[in-house]
Amino acid sequence: MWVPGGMMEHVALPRPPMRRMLPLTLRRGERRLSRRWAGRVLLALLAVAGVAHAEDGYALWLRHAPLEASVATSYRGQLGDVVAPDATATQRAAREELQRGLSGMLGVAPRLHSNAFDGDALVLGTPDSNPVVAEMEGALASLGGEGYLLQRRHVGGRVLTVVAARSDIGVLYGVFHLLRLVQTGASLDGLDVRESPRVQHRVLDHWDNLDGYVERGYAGASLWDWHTLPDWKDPRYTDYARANASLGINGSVLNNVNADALSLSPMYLEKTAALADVFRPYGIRVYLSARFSAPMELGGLATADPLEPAVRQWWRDKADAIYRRVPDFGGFLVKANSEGQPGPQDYGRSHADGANMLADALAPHGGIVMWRAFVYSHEAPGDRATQAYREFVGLDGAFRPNVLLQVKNGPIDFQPREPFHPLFGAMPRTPLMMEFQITKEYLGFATHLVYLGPLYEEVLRADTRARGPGSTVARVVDGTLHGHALTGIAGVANVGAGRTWSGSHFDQANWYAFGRLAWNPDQSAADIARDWVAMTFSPDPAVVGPIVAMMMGSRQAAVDYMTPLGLHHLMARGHHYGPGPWVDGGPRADWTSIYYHRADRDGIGFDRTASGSNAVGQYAPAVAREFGDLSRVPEDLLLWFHHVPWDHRMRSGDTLWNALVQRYGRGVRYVERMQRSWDALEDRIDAPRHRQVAAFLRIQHDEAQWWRDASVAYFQSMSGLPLPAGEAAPPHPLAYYEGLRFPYAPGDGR
Ligand code: GCW
Repeated sequence: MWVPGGMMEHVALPRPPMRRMLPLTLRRGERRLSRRWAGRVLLALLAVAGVAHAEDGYALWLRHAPLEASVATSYRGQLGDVVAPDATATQRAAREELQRGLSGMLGVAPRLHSNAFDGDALVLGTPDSNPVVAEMEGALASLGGEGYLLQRRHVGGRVLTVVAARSDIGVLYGVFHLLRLVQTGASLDGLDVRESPRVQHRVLDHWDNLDGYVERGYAGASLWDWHTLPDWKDPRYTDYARANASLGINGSVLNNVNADALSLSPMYLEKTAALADVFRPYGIRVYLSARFSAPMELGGLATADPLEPAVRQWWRDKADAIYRRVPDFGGFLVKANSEGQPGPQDYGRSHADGANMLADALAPHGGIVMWRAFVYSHEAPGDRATQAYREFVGLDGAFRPNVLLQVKNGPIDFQPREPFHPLFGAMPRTPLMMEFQITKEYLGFATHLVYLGPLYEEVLRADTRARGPGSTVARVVDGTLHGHALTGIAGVANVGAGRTWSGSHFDQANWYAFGRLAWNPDQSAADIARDWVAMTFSPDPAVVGPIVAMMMGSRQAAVDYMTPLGLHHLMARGHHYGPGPWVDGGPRADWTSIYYHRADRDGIGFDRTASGSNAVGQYAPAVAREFGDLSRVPEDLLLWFHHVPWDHRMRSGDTLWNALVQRYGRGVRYVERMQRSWDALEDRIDAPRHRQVAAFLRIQHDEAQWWRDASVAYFQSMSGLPLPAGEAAPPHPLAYYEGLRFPYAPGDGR
């Protein structure tokens, strides 16, 4: 599905923003309204000017650029004055968002009333804070604590647009939804929206170190300035909270899972408490990654054995101390016995012993433990893809009720494409939490335009078949498949202190898509992209259409030019920047590429069928049969599950070797098409953002070509086969690609 650039040529250019803000022709009621609003025009113009000139990406999707004059006038007429309470911090946040958003988009600041107002109005509130909403209490009953209702109501001759919820935070979420409708040009006629989140804990995991370095972060240094906290609360922390709240993200794990025990020290807890204070009005709880050996490092104990009474007491005391400072602290995220991190197995105890000890310490305060299933060991023989399942599946039912097991989307490690993790559906008595990566460690860092919505969607819609057809990963995660009330979803954050937040304009879309899917895992990645483009760039269909088309195929393109047909883990060693299919040797086999592709003169791919590692056997029988059968396995996962000869016939009739080389080329060509599409948008996108995206697309193109050339050169050295017709030989010999070095590539673990 590609919208060629040529289709856009005949669409008129939008008028400059200042002209667009002035109403042209007004109907009667609108004229009256417009007089009422007019007094505030100047103020709003100034506010808007502040937003409009700074097209540096800082405003994210909350850009609220001026709408076409006629559209703005119509919305002003429909919304009227605003009646919104202002007694709590969250209520004030909702008012501020409305004021900021509507002034920006409609050209005038709305008139705000705390209560009682007679005309048509936009009414915000809970049953406690507004009498109109009090009368709707029945309709709110099933919304839950964070849900909301947006409704047009005719009450005693007045037309009311109501944002109603049972809690202030629900109202704030509703305000963001309403602003999104205005921003994307949706009609408010007959407005009737009911929303509540399908997943309880919607969390960003920051892999931020205390020294400001972000592991696998490509957006500059950490947002958290630990040195100036707690005294200086950078306004940026509030903007971060606003952005998250606009998506319904309600949790933030502040520090890296490769954790420093210092995060739990009194000094750092004060800093954490300061961030929690900033985030609280926006419904965001803070969490910390807990280093399992902290009782030794901070407490001077001789052990961190989870069954040792002194250790258990240390954690109880620590939890009490945290909750004294942060009464709504969310809990701990733990990476244990994985990649060198300490854990319960150091003492011969199980993951459940470790998780339960922390869960017991947090339980009196209502906190949770998010225990990661990303564990593997090169000492354990066998296929790394099978290890997490083997370690955890036997622990099903052994965890305390306030423990979530946090499972990466696939069994290896956030690769461009993986099958869904076999633990999903396999632990019915344990709530499993999804862990996606938003930062693009393996998908081109921040420079490649790769929209992750389709990746998330593919995983969430995958059918585990655990309880028959329809047992999707989404239903495991939202708790409906196995009846869990405790549910969660995490995304490894891609934000940093860089001005664009995410390292590029388009990487903001991945933060956005994660948040929207966390709220409702059944949403469509394409719909989400449409909203994001309209909010971030322009609601003009001539902008939305081509950009969404670019985005929607971009993830498949990255798969094609990096790791097509089920290949995986072929990146360069350490920093993971660029191709390294030749990576061999080093401390551990499962950190090499040859371990995964297994290419030789005869063929390529990892045999994970019953005749190989039998990873397929970890899936439900129906899925195992599909993945294990060469004639049924999706070709996109072919080499993940099968080792096949180079002349294996693909469903197209072509050989695997030819198909592999063609996939690489297809990926590069997709980037070229994105470049053309983007070039054609030059007149419709502000120059600063257009320039940067164009430059990044050039980088992406060069790197896609590099991935293709290096990979083709390497695999040809294995297959010894000629390239298919029309495919150019790599411009350099294999040794050239193998010799490239990138000592300061960003984001490497430290
Ligand atoms: O893929 C690996 C990353 C590490 C990361 C680890 C994990 C935080 O390369 O940088 O460590 O995954 O998820 O724990």
